[in-house]
Amino acid sequence: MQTRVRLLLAAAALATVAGAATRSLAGYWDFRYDPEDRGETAGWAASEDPRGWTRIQVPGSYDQALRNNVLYQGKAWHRTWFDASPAPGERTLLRFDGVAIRASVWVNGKPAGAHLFPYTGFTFDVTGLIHPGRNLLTVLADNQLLSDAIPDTSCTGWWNYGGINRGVFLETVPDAYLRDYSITTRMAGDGWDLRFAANAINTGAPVEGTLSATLTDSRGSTVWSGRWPLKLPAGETRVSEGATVRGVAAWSPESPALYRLNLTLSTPRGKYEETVRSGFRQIEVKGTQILLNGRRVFFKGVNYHEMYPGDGMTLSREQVRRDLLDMKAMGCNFVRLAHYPHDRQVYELADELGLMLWTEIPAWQTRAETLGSLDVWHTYGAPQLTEIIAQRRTHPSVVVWSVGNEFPSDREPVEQYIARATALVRQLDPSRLVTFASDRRERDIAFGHADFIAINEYFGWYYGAIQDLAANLDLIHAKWPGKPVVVSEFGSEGVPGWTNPAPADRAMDYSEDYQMKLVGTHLGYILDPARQSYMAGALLWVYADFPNPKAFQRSGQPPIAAYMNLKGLVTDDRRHKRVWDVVQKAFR
Ligand code: ADA
Repeated sequence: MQTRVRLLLAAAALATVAGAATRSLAGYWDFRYDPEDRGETAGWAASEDPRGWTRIQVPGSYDQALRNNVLYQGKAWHRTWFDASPAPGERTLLRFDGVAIRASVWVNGKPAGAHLFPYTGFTFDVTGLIHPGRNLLTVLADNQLLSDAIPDTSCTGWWNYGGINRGVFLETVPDAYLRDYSITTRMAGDGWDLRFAANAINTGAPVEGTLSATLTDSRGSTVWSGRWPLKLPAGETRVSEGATVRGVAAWSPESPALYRLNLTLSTPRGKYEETVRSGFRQIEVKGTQILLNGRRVFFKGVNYHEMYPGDGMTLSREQVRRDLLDMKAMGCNFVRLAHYPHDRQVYELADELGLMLWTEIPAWQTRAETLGSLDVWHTYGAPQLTEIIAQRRTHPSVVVWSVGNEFPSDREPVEQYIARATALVRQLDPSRLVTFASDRRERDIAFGHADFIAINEYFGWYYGAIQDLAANLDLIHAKWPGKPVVVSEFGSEGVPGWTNPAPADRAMDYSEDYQMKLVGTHLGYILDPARQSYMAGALLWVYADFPNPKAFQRSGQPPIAAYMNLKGLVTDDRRHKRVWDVVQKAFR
């Protein structure tokens, strides 16, 4: 009887339901490691037995939250309970913003779905699995690196934080709703061409309806609106519309103007409404120059890992805001998100504060054998790139897609991966630039596929002398005279407080003085007016110190360097090192 009343009330409310009701499932969940891989056969997915479980904060990395198992690679179980009151004509969606590395999900002991990539989101329609009242949600995360996947077992550039690193949400939507938005803008005379698209998902019988769109500025005034009839067969329909709009301001780092596109899908059965925030912005390459909104731009920036001591990869919005404001204060207009798509809040804040972004698939030093495999491409390459782009392409801040970092791009199988990956990116999103970060410098054989050349160089740190960079930049320009060049990584370690009044030119010298000398000299070469015609960016490695598993295995280094990457311009807890001022002076 009670259930019946609830259903009737929910049905009565449906007429006024607009859009998704979203509920966060963040909180303390049950947790247990499963190093021997017993859970699946032992039925943990359906079990509510409290024995053997501890508590963990979600979102949060499991190795970070428990602090007793930081080298753990393997399976770990999470479970929680949520209340539901499903109503006819409504769908219940379970959305995860990121589970590392692979995830399997059960609702009330029944499989809801699985996902293979650590840093993109996924959504399961769990309408058929839930019941009124209390429901059990179980998530198995597995952060074991595999040899034939992206990332693969070579991926040791940052801590392998496993688990539910990002938010989990329950959404209630009508039976026809919208997903997967894209917005592209192009300058058109005194106005802008605006195109937007979305998937209309109709889970009920075929129906006719309307799609309406309203574009408003930051004061809420309507700039443009439109309305179109729609025929929705059962399943997914890609709808795409556009218009030329006038009197709007362009988005740029100096003036990050944002607009809201309100989309409403109405059918006789209900109404779904969503607001997507975006901006008018154009990025392109002309010869050896990168142009933003038709004017030459130079990427002044840092590489940024999503990490903070004690929080693993789960940063608060306030921390991200502080970090991005500190980068702006340093004179940055650009951030390379190393080496994976970050949480949605990073993109939202970059849109608001005015920072251009580079977003990368975590193909970090991936083996040539892995990248050369077509199985890997079809399972981990193409679908992961597709998710990355689908989930980030409404942000005006995103201007660069990267298909990887420091893989053997002087070898044919990798060159072929880069050819496939850049072609797919251009097909999915022709409105942005595509590249990869190469450590092969003049030996690279794949730069032809990139819109601009991006080199990671460590002259004066891992090899050569500080001064060797100058000749190397000239050599690269001589070999590829038609392309802009961005130095996508450079830097040296600096232990906070360590001094060396007379550092040499070629040393693994951990003093802040050496770090200042290397960074200052390299910035001088990159910004030299003699190279102005083709240099298009300088991206420091790295914004903040962070725990580094590679260093963890090295010996013969200062104790603090034994487990940290100390190339930060600020410490892990965000205190400025002396090099911060060197960068600010150059960028300003
Ligand atoms: C590489 C890599 C970075 C970081 C850096 C370093 O070039 O791309 O992730 O590991 O070197 O500090 O050695």
